Amino acid sequence: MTTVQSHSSTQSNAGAPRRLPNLPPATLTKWLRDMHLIREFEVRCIQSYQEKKIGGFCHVYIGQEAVAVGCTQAVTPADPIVTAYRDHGHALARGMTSRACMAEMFGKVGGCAKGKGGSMHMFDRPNNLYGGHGIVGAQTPLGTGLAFATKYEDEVVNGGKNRRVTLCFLGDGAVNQGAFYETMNLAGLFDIPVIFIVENNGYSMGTAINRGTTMSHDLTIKGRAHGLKEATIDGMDVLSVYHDMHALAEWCRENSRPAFVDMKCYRYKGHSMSDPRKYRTREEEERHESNDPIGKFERALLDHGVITDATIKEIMASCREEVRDSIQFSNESPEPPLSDLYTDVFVEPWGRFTGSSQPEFTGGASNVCSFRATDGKEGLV
Ligand SMILES: Cc1ncc(C[n+]2csc(CCOP(=O)(O)OP(=O)(O)O)c2C)c(N)n1
Ligand SMILES: [Mg+2]
Repeated sequence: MTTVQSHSSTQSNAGAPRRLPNLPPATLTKWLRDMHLIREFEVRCIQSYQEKKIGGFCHVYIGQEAVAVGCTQAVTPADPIVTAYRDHGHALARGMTSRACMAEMFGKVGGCAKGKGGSMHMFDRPNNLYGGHGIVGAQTPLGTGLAFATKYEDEVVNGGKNRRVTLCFLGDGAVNQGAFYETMNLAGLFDIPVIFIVENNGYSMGTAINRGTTMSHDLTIKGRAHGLKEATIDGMDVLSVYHDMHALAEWCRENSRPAFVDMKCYRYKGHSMSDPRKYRTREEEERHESNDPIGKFERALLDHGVITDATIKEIMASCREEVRDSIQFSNESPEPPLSDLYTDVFVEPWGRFTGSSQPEFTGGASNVCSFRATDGKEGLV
């Protein structure tokens, strides 16, 4: 399998202007705004968590913005996306509103999952984002299932014209989950157009990758073992991410084949809000922070005259305002009512249960109580 090379102009020629993709300036400026929006959103999430407005777990995406923005821009909005729990960045990059995302963080009804999912379960059906999953690696069979569904639907219904590709994001820690290997095997065997994007930020909670993962110097070897096309991409550079992911996605689309990406990146903050980061040094953090994806992209756009310093100021001010508004919206949005506790739990596409062998955990046939399904139909609980 050939490795898709990193964008050559990103690797060398220090000091020379970076080559930009042949896209309208407004598009590139929007990418910059998307990255700023994610960072501002995450900074305000940290603050809101400290103010106890956000509860439970909270994993911020600061430092990895180029991955979500570059990858989502490299495919079409119809291509499905599924990810793990560090998911706010993917949701915003995919087009979820700041209000829906922040209200979900706050556990309020204005959230994308009516406040019942929280930080780890951003879900946005209209934008083809299928979560937000808290079990490490659990999204990998789901991503492959989504890709299989698009392939099946396309080949059976659309005569093979749609050719969607699914992006399945996972962390470097998830690479060691058994389900992932079964999934890669099946994807390779069935020619499933799914791209596993390993957001390799070097740590699985507090465990450095080389302490918990074999062949950590080159994770693509694991994809190669299952016949997946492989790529190693600089995830701290949105131009590289876009360039390489676009080429890879088009290849997967064209050939209906899976791929594996070792997306090298770094998370600036701890694993979650309760992580004091004692397992790494401040020097290491500063080294990565000096390679900041937002600053680097700003410099490239300034060098090419796409933006000015004034544009950056405007972008930052508008992101601050958008996130401030989302917090106000979330403060004012009501909590889900107790009467909604059992709604949206099970979907009953076949209507009310009429059989005789109702599973015991639902209370047994003699103890049937009904709940309101999302479509307003009666169901069982
Ligand atoms: C099956 C399973 N085992 C353990 C956990 C606890 N856990 C939550 S996050 C995490 C580390 C995952 O790290 P990585 O995949 O590298 O993602 P990152 O946090 O770096 O984005 C672990 C072990 C879990 N959620 N699910
Ligand atoms: Mg990790």
